[in-house]
Formats: sequence, C-alpha cells, structure tokens
Amino acid sequence: LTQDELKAMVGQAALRYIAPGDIVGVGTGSTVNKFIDALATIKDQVRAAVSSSEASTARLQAIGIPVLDANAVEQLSVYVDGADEIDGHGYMIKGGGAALTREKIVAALAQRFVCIADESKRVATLGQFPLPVEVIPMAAQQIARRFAALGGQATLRLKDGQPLVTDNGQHILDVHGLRITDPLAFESAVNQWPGVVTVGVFAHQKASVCLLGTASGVETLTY
Ligand code: DER
Repeated sequence: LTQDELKAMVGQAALRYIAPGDIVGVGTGSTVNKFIDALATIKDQVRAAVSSSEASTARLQAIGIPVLDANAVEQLSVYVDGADEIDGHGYMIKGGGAALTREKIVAALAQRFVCIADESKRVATLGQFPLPVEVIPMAAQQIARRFAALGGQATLRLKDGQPLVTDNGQHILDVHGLRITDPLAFESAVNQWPGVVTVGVFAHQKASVCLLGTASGVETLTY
C-alpha cells in the first residue's frame, strides 16, 4: 500500500465518528484532504464544518459543505486532523502545514480529537520532526535563542525565498534537534515565552483516538 492509499484508508475510516447533523471540526493537510474527499460522500448528513485553514475551507466549500466561523459554535462533537508525529499518549507534533494555531483553536472546541495518520507518524518520543512554532516576527530571533539553550536549532520557514506568512499574518520557526520527553510541560513552558503564538506540541489538546493506516489495515488507538 502506498502512503497515499494509507491516507485514503484512514480518511474514510474517520467517517465512523461523524453522526448525522454534526458540525464537523476539520484540520489541515494531505491526510485531512482525503477525509474531506470522504466527507463529500456523506455531505447531506453533515450540517456544516468549522475549518482550521483557508486551504481546508476552500476544499470544504468546493464540495458544498457550509463553513462556519469558530465563534458561531460553542462545541463540536468531533475534530478530525492529521499529525506530523504522534506518541503513545496521543500527544502530537503538528504544524507541518503551517495551520497549527487555528488547528489548536478548533480542536479546543471539540469533545473528541480523532487523529488520522499513516504509520510513519507513530513515534516513541516527539521531536524527530522539526517542531513548528508560530511566532510574532519581531520575537523570532529571541525565541530561536531560547530554543538554542535547550539544544534546538530554529530556522525561519521560508516560502519562495521569503518568510512564510501564516493565515494569521505571523511567521513560523521549525526547531530541529529536540527530544520532547515531557510534552505537557514543554508545551506549557514554551507557551509562556513572549512572542510565541502557538507551539506545535498538542499535548493539552491531545488526540482521543488515532486511526493509524498500516499495511495490515487501520489500527484504532485510544488514549
Ligand atoms: O500541519 C498539520 O498539523 C498537519 O495536520 C500535519 O501535521 C499533517 O499533514 P499530512 O497529513 O499532510 O502529513
């Protein structure tokens, strides 16, 4: 099975967590794109969606699912999103798609976070994937020095040779060389640093369930 087929398998499997009339929280990335394709097959049962990025909003609108502002919703039953890494507790590194801030906001609205991922995302300890951190541009170097003190090497994410600007108008640092053995404490600590908008550790907003695409089918991991 190709990685693309594994993503399609878990995108389809996530439908079992959608009840008729639901407002669905939708994440960002290539695996979520497969979930959106699957949503199209049951779109009459989906009342609306709350989206975590302009990219996902465009795809949802293209299949005719109304997209609501996050402020219009008090609670979602489910949020479906991918991950760059997920450990044995359901703690994740996210932000590879530069949508981590809105992803964490929409995840915080949901009773259940269903992570959909191919098996390459499962790790024992978070940190092999460079940790995305959304930052206020003027704080980028100060924050990079703080990561250096922890043994991390922060690089400013570029797009077409210029600093990538997120949906929120901020920049992203990708931090290499970290080994995050206590994700809850790490997320809380980095959140305190002036200029940090969002750190791509999802421990306080961890996954409830992970649908993991493997060569022998979909593994359902609960946390
Ligand atoms: O940016 C993100 O957080 C995405 O969800 C990312 O973590 C997963 O993207 P992928 O499904 O394209 O690997």
